[in-house]
Amino acid sequence: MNTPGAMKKLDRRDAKLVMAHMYVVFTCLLVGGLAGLLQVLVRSGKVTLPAGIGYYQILTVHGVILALVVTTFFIMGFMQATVSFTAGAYSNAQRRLGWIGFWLMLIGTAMAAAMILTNKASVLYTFYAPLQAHALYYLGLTLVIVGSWMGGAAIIIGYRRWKKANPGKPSPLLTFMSVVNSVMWYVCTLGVAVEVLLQLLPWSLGMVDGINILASRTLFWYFGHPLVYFWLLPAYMAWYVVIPKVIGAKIFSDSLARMSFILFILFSIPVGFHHQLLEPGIDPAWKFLQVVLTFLVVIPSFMTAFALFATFEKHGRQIGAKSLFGWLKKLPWGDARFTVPFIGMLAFIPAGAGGIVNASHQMNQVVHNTIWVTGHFHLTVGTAVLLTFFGVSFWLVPHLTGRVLTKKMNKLALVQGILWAVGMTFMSGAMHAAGLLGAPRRSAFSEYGGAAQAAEWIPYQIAQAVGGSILFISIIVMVCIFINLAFFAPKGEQEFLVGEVDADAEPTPLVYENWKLWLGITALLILFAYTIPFIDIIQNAPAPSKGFKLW
Ligand code: HAS
Repeated sequence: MNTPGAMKKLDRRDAKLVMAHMYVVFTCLLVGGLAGLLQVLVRSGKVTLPAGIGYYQILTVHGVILALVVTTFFIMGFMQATVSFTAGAYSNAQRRLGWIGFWLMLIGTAMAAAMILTNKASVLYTFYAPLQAHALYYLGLTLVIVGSWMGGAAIIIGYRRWKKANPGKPSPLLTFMSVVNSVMWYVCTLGVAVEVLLQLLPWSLGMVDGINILASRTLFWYFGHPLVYFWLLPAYMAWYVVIPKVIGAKIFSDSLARMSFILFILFSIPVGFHHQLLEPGIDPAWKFLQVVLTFLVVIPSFMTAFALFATFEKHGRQIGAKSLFGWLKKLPWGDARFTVPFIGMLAFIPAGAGGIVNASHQMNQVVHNTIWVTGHFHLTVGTAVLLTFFGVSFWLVPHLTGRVLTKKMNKLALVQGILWAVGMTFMSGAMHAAGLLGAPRRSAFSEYGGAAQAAEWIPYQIAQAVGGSILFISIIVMVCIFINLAFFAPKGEQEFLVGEVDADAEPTPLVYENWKLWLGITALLILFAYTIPFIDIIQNAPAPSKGFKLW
């Protein structure tokens, strides 16, 4: 309950729910980071894993824990915080859904982790067939997704309640953005649910002899590309709405932000083939169509870059910046809540350029399945997104625990961000370079084919190990900051940071909340991009597939 005049706070019960997510995030960050460190050391050829631990086992721990668990828990926690704060405290039903979702995700994580740690699920985070895992691994990941659906339902209920109470008004921007991300998540997770429930689980339980591999990969990537935008959009929420508040600026345009989010719903899903450009069995014409759609999904990111530059420049000039880039000097470089996410934004420029290379049909042949791709996603999710999440936690966690980020911790947070930038420059830079020389991804040093070729990659592998070690130090620093903010920082008041829209911005049209329209177009685009190729994949499945040819 907030008293008039006092700083507005997140409902205490909702804060507890969000904090529960944060404990999981930072515990898993440490485990996943350690697995990452072991991996770069093994790849350098200088270290052998003890006790018969396999390379693919730690690679699976690393990918599942960091790419699937840390992200999903942070995103569900952050989005629920923004909805409770901007659309009103959760009702008991919403809170119950939030908690059920949290526990389902946690039980699912524990099940999947147990299977990976006992080496019964060394199938990597993409769990491609014909690699087969224990059924409990698939069930565990299913629970993580079902749990996130519960959290998504709480978000949508909050949104609907706000709309009912405020007819004819655009919803609060952060709530709208959380709803968009949840809607996208519902639509895309249907693909992986079908893959797991109809293919992988029956196969893992021995109910069918084999499965249609191409269908399973296609269902996975129908989900897999929007998955990366499920990670990205919460970072964009912070870039559009939180960062202006941190630097004392206004949000450049509410409408532009909403439009870019809507474009992600439309274009993020019918593009999964750009992960399968080198796979036989899909007609090149359909691949070409999805490449074109991939170039369309780049547009909302360009819009975001434009809005950010506009925010920074306009604000800088308002407070006295003169020259072309004078506004850069006016940014609050000493504030980790700005600088750490800003490093993420900077990294997203080469990261996005790399994505465009990946998506370019012919160039994909050079980089596909090389460690270039690993370099790409360490810049995107591993830097742009993760550093933004860290930047958010520097104010969100103290807000939730009723503490403050001290000057000392702020300095440490800046050190953490800089360490990350240095470590990632080494690691991801070397990954991109080695990838261009043909170094494969997902391979331990001992598994490389020609020794001469491997020798050519060694300097890059050492650079990756150096970078990876620096990144691990940065993770330790981050976990220390979290522990401080959660338990030891001085008590005090930290504002929940939500920016206001610029008075010059055009009013927001209500069409952005015409869900029938956007979901209708989304369904049409998905049907257009997938129906015929999927029928082909099913009809032309090779033996031993039979019947419906999913098996
Ligand atoms: Fe990607 C593979 C294409 C974005 C993650 N991607 C992956 C994989 C992951 C991943 C995890 O087309 C590996 C999957 C696996 O395991 O196999 N990706 C793209 C494209 C984009 C893109 C076109 N990816 C992301 C994001 C990710 C992510 C975001 C995670 C969050 N990606 C691909 C393709 C593959 C792929 C192929 C398959 C490769 C293969 O062969 O296997 C685009 O969305 C990128 C658009 C981004 C931009 C940048 C905009 C810049 C901004 C920052 C502005 C900065 C400011 C500050 C304002 C156009 C918004 C500046 C201030 C100054 C002072 C300068």
